[in-house]
Amino acid sequence: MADPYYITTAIHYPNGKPHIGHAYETIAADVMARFQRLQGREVRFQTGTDEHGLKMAQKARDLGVTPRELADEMSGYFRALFDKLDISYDRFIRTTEDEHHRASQAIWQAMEANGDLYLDRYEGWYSIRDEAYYDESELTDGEGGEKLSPQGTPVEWTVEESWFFRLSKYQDPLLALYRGNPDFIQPDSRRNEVVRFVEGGLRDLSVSRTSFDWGVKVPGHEDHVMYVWVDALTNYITGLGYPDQTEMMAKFWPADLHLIGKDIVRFHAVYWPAFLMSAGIAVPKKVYGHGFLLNRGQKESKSLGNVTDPAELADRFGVDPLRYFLLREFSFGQDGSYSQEAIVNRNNAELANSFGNLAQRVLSMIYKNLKGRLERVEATEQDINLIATVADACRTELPRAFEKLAFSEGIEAWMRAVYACNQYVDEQAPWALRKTDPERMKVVLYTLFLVIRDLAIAIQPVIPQKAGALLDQLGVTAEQRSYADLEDVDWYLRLVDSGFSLDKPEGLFPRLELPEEERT
Ligand code: ME8
Repeated sequence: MADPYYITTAIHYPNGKPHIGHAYETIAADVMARFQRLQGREVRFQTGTDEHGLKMAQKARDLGVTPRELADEMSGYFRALFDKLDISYDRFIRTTEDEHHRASQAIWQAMEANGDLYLDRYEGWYSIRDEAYYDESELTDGEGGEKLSPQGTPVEWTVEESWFFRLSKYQDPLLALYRGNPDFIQPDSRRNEVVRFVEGGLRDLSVSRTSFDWGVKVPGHEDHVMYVWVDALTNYITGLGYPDQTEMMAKFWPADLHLIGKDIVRFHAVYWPAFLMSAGIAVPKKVYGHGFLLNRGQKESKSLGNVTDPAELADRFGVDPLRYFLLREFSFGQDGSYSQEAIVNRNNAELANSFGNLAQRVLSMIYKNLKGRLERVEATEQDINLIATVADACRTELPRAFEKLAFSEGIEAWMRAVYACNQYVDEQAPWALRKTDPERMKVVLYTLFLVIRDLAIAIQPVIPQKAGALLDQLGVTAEQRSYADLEDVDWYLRLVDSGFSLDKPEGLFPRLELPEEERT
């Protein structure tokens, strides 16, 4: 049976419409999910919306609607965006679902039964925007002298009766977890930050609120709602059927990867494993904190007027060019800056002029000069060299990089193989061979047909629609598109024997133009 693989994104706050950061994270998780499926693994992929908490309650009040109405409306935009972006999620979870309340109360009771929850009074600096308390020492002064959290959000002195979680008890177990599993937090820079934070000493965590009621009720103490992060993190097991001992729990837990942004690593790498240890549940295998996406170097915000609707970007430039750009342009662990111009340039240079042009030129020549028919031929050393170069990129370099979430590195290796193909086309000049040596022309074109199939299979996770359409043109059936099929060197002979002939090829990778108003 295939090795199971469970991947999750953060669940997104639906206190507004989705922004480009939400699209970025979810596309990256989708690429990983598709990549693992193509490796033959049985994948479960969960995403969704995080609908409780003060931030939701306040936003709803500002808009004059109930939090439930706000969540219903906004969550719909997230789901519609992810469908548009071809996100192959298996479960879109909403934390307002009944079964999620049940799971959150169950994990609470398990932590309580373990003696890790107690009632006390809480006073401290609280950021509504981050839904988190901060230490005095972590705060900075804003321009007007107001206190700001490390994320730059305003904090207020808050006093309330609260349940506490004995986080301090988990300091050593957490440090042992990080020591024993050096890959638990990635990239390394984030791991070092977390280790330093935990080594600095952990204070017990306030985990309930009485000042508002938009949340999961604390079992037996209905005047308290759970701190939103307790219920939010629990979504990862709700989606597998917890607290029931389901087959899905047995198969997919612990999760292979929680893919999240760098700002919420502490919640996933400190609080979450501590809650799980307390409740007697296995901890996830890996937490990866990716970088932030900036708009021409700036954080998007309503006040700067630079908020981009990712659905509009997808409509304007196409889903696959957008997906390709986001994973190709910057190193996944680091921040990156994007602009519409950069999307257009990347698409035109690589997908249109290099890969698309290669495929279109070669398939057109086979169609026109050889009536679309394929034959067995004897490859020479230079042909075999090209086949080996492409095979190395597609079977080894790209998968090795993707496995460690180094997407841009993997795509770069793939692109180098595309360049090698274009160089081979230029050197062999099949259009000239047509008159001088038609037999050699066949060998050249069929060699290229072979390698284009490898390139299309390998890049499917990133540009699933376009790669799929190209594989359709090449006569590669849906059952022959996995990474294991890259090792199947006889496929071409079988295709020849089946009498396949190529239809008139359609260009799949158009050049894009920058809209008028974006040109400078
Ligand atoms: O943090 N670039 O929700 P959220 C890249 N509900 N990623 C970004 C980004 C940007 N500009 N802005 C945000 C929450 N993100 C919680 C999570 S999980 C149990 C609860 C990422 O809607 C952010 O880092 O603010 C997070 O991983 C995700 O988008 C959702 O952010």
